[in-house]
Amino acid sequence: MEKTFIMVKPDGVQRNLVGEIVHRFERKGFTLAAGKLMSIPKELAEEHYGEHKDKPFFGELVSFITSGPVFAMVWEGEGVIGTARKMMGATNPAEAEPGTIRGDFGVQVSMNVIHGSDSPESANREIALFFNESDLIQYKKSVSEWV
Ligand code: DAT
Ligand code: MG
Repeated sequence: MEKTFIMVKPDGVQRNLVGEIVHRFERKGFTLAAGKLMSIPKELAEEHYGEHKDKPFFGELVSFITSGPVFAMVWEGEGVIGTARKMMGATNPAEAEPGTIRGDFGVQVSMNVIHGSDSPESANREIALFFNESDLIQYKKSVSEWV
């Protein structure tokens, strides 16, 4: 089953949005495979955001994501990578539609509450950066036949 890496960023943790965000993914019908509160070491932040290393905002991005704890998760379900991106909304909260996580809770692009993988390749890469294979719990929810 498809999996994606989702992370509540330091601003989301500070603003008590972990429960709200977990709730949205649960209500949607996706299944939590792993989750942990953690501080991101600088080296992991630079690796995670490696695709942006030449962007002018890279330094600010790395210092923000390491500025406080994050809540890292793996969510599972049919089409979860693309659907999670829709649930998150546009990168810039000013452009994100109301009803999306960034549209409802974010103001500025540098503090946009949530990260989610943007492709199957980045999902695999990011899950492996943050979790061991043995952290991913496989189970069936009895409600799954209704979702
Ligand atoms: P996304 O998080 O929607 O996948 P991205 O991968 O293009 O967006 O960028 C990663 C993060 O970098 C993004 O969540 C916030 C930050 N960022 C992107 N563009 C930025 C900009 N122009 N100024 C400051 N931060 C930016
Ligand atoms: Mg991205």
